Amino acid sequence: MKITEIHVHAHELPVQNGPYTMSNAEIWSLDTTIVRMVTDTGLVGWGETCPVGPTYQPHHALGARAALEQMAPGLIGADPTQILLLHRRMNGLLDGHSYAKAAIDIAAHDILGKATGRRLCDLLGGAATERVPSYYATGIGSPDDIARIAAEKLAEGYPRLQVKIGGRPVEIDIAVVRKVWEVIGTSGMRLAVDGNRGLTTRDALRLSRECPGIPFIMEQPCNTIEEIAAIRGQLHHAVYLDEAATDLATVVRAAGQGLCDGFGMKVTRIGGLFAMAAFRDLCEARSLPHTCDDAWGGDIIAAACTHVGATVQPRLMEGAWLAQPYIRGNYDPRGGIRIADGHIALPEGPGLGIEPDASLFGPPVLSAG
Ligand code: 0XW
Ligand code: MG
Repeated sequence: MKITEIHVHAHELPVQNGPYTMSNAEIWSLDTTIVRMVTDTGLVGWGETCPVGPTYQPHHALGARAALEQMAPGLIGADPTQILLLHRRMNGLLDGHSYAKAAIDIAAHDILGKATGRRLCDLLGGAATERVPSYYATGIGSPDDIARIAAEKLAEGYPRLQVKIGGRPVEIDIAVVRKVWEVIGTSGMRLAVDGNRGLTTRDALRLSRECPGIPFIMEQPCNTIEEIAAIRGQLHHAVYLDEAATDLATVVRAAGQGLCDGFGMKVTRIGGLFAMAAFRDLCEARSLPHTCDDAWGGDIIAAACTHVGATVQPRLMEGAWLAQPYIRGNYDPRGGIRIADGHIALPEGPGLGIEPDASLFGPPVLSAG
């Protein structure tokens, strides 16, 4: 099989009830990049990459499209079902930019699934569950507001909550965590507290010291691995890396040197489903829990996260976060990915298992082939 055409679309995803807030960003609308890959067999695959604004991590929408423009002509003629070789070909065309390569990787997996009649989760090793646990992520808010959201999400059936903190006096963050725990403490709902790189080591230490009896995990409290490593021994809480886990080499270092207790992992950051499966296996080898999610994205990203999430050993699965609660509508009006009772049903069809309505995306912003 050969890739004959690659089309790249830019698509706007407004944030419902926005903005979405993190310690370093306030986001009203997302600029997502969609890849439509056509083959000589007539099979078409869909990919997507959607940085959550330009300050969450170095990824940004225009960067994704520039990288795709650089690579696309050189990918015409490649076999999309030989995904390892496809990655080597992309690496021969452009260094780095894994989050852009991820869109090609996802489209190639979609084609491989459609060509073999298999769901992606089956190609990625097999589904451990048909109902993938999700988690809800709040924005930055007051103790009362975040506690109210916690109660709502607990009632909706989410098994896990991620509370955003940082970018303000740590006393408020401590008050938020305590108030949330008053609501969910006896419920079994798990809690993650995500600083999105925004805390100093001083404030991360204070948060942990002042909440010793609340068993949250601290997700990417500080900017660098070095800052986190410096305070790790003094924390009362497990620490996960998210933004700092930029690639497989870093994951190997962090896991090998015991620099963290788990990861918040993004399919596009690590470079797509091929690398995500390797990441999953490294984590399983060291019993490290992790999420299977992405920074943002519509049904294509949601399906990719759900399929790989289904393959994770259940005791290590921290959940697949989806942007769906913040997005109006679905790319696939019939089989779109949805969260119900805090869980995501695996799509049934081959490949990603969704059929995006191509008319939503308008004319391509660039094409090759
Ligand atoms: C909660 N998320 C998965 C969505 C936002 O993009 C941030 C991210 C995170 O955990 O950092
Ligand atoms: Mg995070």
